[in-house]
Amino acid sequence: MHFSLASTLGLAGLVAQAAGHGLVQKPATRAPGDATAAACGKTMATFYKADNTSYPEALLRANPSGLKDGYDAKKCNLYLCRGYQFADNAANVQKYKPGDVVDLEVWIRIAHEGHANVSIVDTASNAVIGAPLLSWAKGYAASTKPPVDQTKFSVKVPELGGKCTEAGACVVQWYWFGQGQTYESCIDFTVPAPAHAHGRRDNVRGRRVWQ
Ligand SMILES: [Cu+2]
Repeated sequence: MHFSLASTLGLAGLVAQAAGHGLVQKPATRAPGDATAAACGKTMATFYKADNTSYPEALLRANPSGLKDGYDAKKCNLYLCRGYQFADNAANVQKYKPGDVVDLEVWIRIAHEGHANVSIVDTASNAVIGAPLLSWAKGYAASTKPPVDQTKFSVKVPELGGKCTEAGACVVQWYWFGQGQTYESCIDFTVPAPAHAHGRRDNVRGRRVWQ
């Protein structure tokens, strides 16, 4: 079988267009497995197993009539950790303490200039805890060889006030939004429970609360 130069280039163009653009390579991040397939459906899990650098906008574009075969929007938020579930990464839970410095390595496969941040996210509420650990307001990943501090950098684990003591409750999430495409990678971690809790009066309601 012979391909013309034009059709070979056309094919290469299609492949490049379909490929996703990036992920965190270190530390270990969530990846699609059985738990992800159970929450997000087989179509979604198969899509990301084929290209773990892909992104939800491409997944939805490839499935214009909606995700089926097991997709459950209550369990699977495509924009939190790409929808990947904790149980698939339970063997890779990092143990951090406040003040620890964590080194990350990001692979930018295809450039897409945008903004990015690294934040601790409460996975139950999809809310960022505290301030981002690092952020790039603009100019992130403008080339496939971006400034090294965009792909190899460190973040410091903050005080988390008793949060993130249980595996799965929190992630360190790398988030990149470039040219209409959303990329996320999630590191599961825990911090130790505070050694002792201090009770205080809640002045509004007069009951004892713990923090
Ligand atoms: Cu692109």
